Amino acid sequence: MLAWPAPLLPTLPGSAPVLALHDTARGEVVPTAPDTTARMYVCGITPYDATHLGHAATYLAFDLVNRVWRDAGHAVHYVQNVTDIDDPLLERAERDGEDWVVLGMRETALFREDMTALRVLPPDDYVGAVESVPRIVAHVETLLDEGLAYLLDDGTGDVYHDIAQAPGFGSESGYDEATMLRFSAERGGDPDRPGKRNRLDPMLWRGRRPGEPSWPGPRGIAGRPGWHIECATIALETIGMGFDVQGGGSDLVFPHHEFSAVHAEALTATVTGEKLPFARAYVHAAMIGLDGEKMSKSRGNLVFVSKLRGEGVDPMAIRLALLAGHYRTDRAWTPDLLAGAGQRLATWRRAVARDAGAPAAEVLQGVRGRLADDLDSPGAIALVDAWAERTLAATADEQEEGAPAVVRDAVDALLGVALQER
Ligand code: 5CA
Ligand code: ZN
Repeated sequence: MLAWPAPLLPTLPGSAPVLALHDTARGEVVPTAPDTTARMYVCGITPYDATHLGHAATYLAFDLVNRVWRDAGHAVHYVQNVTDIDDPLLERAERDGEDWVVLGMRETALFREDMTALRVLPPDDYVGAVESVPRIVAHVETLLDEGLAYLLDDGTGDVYHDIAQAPGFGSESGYDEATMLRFSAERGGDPDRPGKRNRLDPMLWRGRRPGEPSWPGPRGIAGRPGWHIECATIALETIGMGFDVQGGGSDLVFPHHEFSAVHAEALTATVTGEKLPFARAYVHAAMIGLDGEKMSKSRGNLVFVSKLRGEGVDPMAIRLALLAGHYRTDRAWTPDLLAGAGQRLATWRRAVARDAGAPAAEVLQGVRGRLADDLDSPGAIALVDAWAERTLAATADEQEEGAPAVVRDAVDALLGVALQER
């Protein structure tokens, strides 16, 4: 699929520290150790509605990962999927009497516009589930051949992964069975379905149902793919096993990231005999809420990026408002947050418009240090605030010629906030 245009990325003087991130599997902040090319997979949208501020916050968190790695001299192979076939997409299309393909394409196009406006670096591979179906089918076929997957005995054509045979199962989320059962029921699983070997077994292939789109499938069974095998397949096809960061919102910790990892690890073990982990770190962004509830399409308590843009809100203010909280802290969206970000943006713009300002080297290294420490964007923002205050208040003898330009580039490259007047 087409991604979106990349913003220009200024090169900064000096050198950057190693990025450390919180890994859900290990439950602690760990240094990343990418090769020359860092590899990252971030779960993309299910395009049945417009991008809300929760989605935006999650993609901004991983955009910081991308930017910090690049500043440290790595190339980054960034992959994102589009879940362009799934139950909620079909349900919304049915409700609105619309073609599901048209709905998915329209919302994906809007997402691209939102990401462009927010200056999110685009993925190198932007891959839809639908275009991946033949490769997904081959993977399901392999798991069936190996006896690791089974066909349900009820004539539906549904295929499940037998997780009793998956040694790594549970190591990503670390949840106990009761928690897994609860999240499975809430997030697209079917723990109460009769005939499964284990209540938690995830669906790999859903046999064709009347009125639903379908593709030729494993063992000649027409249908459509399960959710987790889509992301496992897309990651395997693009960046392979053992990549640096698997990312998404915290609502993907279980079942989605657990089962993507289990599917991919089972496939790799059967093909190469190697017991490689899917990802080196599983990184999760906290939830953005509105009026005390998680912002979600199913709840309908949404603030859309495109709506704010349409009202004339500067996308850089949206970006700053979301980055003003730490990515691992659940937080609420409020009008005050946006107003505060707008004021901050205006102050920063006034400061970088000067020819001279408070010394830049310290703030540059400070921002690098804060972001490298598990993406402490509030800490980084506070340093720029302090610099702007000193620049705007300072007496002439404290001023360093050219400092504002360095800070402008640092804020652009590292925080992704463009400060030149538009
Ligand atoms: N297509 C799947 C992933 S393969 C999916 O979860 N799509 S989504 O459209 O529901 O969400 C897209 C991304 O936004 C996911 O990473 C999800 O975890 C994240 N997300 C959803 N709601 C919120 C929220 N309220 N706050 C923060 N992130 C959120
Ligand atoms: Zn995913």
